[in-house]
Amino acid sequence: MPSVSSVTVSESNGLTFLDVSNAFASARISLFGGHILSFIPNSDGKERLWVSPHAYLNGERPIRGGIPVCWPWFSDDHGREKGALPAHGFLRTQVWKLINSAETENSTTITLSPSFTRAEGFENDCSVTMIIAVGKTMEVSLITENTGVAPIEFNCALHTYFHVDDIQNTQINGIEGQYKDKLDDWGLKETPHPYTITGETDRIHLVPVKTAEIEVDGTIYTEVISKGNDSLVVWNPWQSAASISDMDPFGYKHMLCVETSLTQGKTLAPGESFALEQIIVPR
Ligand code: TA6
Repeated sequence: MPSVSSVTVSESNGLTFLDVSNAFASARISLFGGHILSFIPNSDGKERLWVSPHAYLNGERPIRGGIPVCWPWFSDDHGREKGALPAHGFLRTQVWKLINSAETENSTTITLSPSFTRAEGFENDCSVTMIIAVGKTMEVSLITENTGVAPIEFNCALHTYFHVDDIQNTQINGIEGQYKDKLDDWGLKETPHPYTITGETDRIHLVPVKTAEIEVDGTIYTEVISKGNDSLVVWNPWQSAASISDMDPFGYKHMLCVETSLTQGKTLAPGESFALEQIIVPR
């Protein structure tokens, strides 16, 4: 159980939540999925993450919103038929363990690990650790270690749903180069400038953006810093949200996924570790 006063535990519908409250921010983490649900900096009291009002918070389905952990594959890129294995891998649908909690002068740090890292479609020996630092910023580090005797290849992503007041007054700054358009047979296209969202958007940007800014109504609202990524995914379902059962038809207006990701295949030698990091910086 947590060993620091800034972390409390609560249970609801069979799920366990860790609530962090310190001098800098508050946050909520579900042990189901190792899933960060909320990050509210004390500086402005504005929630930076979006969770669907229809999200399943009972362990039946991956939680729609917050920061889903995608591992050891992204989307349906598991080498089988679509639907044969769970989209975005099998970490976001299992209960994680609290490994450690600690406080520094600048943050509260939570360390979690999943219950298992081997499942159909990924029969390798790995350890996964996620370190979450809640302070003036939220730092999320997903660390994969190859504990086996053979090289492994994997992908992963921090599939963050950011809250925006109005998607139609939102733009993303800092993304350059080409992207693969999932909505157009993965065709290669150039990043638009200004980068606004005017319809269903589902893109894997191939330039590993290190700093992206979410600008709402002309004001930089949140900065997204990525480390270790080989790509950045941008998704908004727009009106196709109506066909997503755990999303309300107009939920798309208040969310924007900017996902720090490995989607091009990462190989780890035996004993090698790799960290994918996303830092959410309120502006
Ligand atoms: O990250 C974008 C994406 O791959 C979209 O294609 C969409 O499927 C989204 O993830 C949500 O996936 P989920 O399995 O959580 O419904």
